[in-house]
Amino acid sequence: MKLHPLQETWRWFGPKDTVSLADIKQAGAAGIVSAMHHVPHGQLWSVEDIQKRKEEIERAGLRWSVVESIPVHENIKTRSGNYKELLEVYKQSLRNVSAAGVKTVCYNFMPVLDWTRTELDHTMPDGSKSLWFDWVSLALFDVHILKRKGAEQDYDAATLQKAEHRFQHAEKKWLDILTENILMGVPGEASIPLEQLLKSIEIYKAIGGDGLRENLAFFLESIMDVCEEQGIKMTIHPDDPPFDILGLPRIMSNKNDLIYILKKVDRMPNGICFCTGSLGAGKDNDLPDILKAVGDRVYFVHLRNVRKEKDRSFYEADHLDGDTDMYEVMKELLKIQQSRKEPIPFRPDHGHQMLDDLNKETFPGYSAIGRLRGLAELRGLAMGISKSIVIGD
Ligand code: DNO
Repeated sequence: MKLHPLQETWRWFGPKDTVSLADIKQAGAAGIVSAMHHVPHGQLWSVEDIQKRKEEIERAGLRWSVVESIPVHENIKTRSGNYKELLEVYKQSLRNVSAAGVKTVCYNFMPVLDWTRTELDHTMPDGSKSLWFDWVSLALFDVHILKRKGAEQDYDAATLQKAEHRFQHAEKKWLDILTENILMGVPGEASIPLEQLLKSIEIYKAIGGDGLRENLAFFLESIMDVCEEQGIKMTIHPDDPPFDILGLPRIMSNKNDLIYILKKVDRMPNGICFCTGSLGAGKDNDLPDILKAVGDRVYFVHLRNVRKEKDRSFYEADHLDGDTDMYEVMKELLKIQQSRKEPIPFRPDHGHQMLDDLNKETFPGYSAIGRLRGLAELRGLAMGISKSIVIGD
């Protein structure tokens, strides 16, 4: 039996990306994942802007297959201020991307910060550079730099002690870089100032995990009609890392969280971006098992791997290395694909900065060669499985 392949895609940050569309073409990915990073959160994505991006992609012989992301404004996440107006804007942006033929949209519902890392250029034994999340460094930031009220309660004594020691011995430059890394959002988008983060932490404390879950359901219920009418699939990106940090609630971190929201808003366009790197950093997350449980609503996939340490620290490993069994994940994905009419888009997520890219300016995690290695490995894995396994056995 010949299996239907997944769709290979590649994230492109737009004209400011240091990896060009011509480079992507050579990597062999046909689909592009892109967004209007220059448009401030909450503002309308205009038809003209979208059309321009689409044409640029198509001129390079590629196709814009996924929008990642139309960011959800903080006022929608907290359901405050002008959130009703912002929901209308969001719906119109959805109509506009749909008019350009892009029908898969990624978003996240992480409070204030998007993905969080403490180190963006950790040298690996092979000389390449990787992204790290270090629990002690996070504690150091939380307790000694952010000085969040009650922060100490979130760490055990050993972590606090190590954080204190590291803080006493650190150079100012290192502390500044740590702060910058944690406050950084998506490449090309604005970072949040420290004071703003403290204010937001207070706001989310009042909302709590349950409140945030309700706000997410409200957001989804508000946009589902438009999605159905336009044939759009929404895909929520899991929390990265998948646990509460800095006192901020995280509600998309494990199997139960994903199942909860799929059931709560039980409509076809309410789907998941299955990010193996994000979910993979959760201590008890069994990725193939989660995929089996929510697979019918997985409309977009990020594939990468992490290696966890004893505390909550982890680093980004090579795509087929790390704690997640990528063979099992790929096998399950190919199985899910067989019942779909359209190929499920996946992208090689992140990659080490390696070879020639070590001498270049690259967006953290989004170097050309590291991702190319990831894509090539994943492509081979998928082909190997397809040719040797009859899905359904
Ligand atoms: C990090 C990315 C995330 C992702 C957003 C989706 O590399 O996977 O920033 O794009 O969370 O909304």
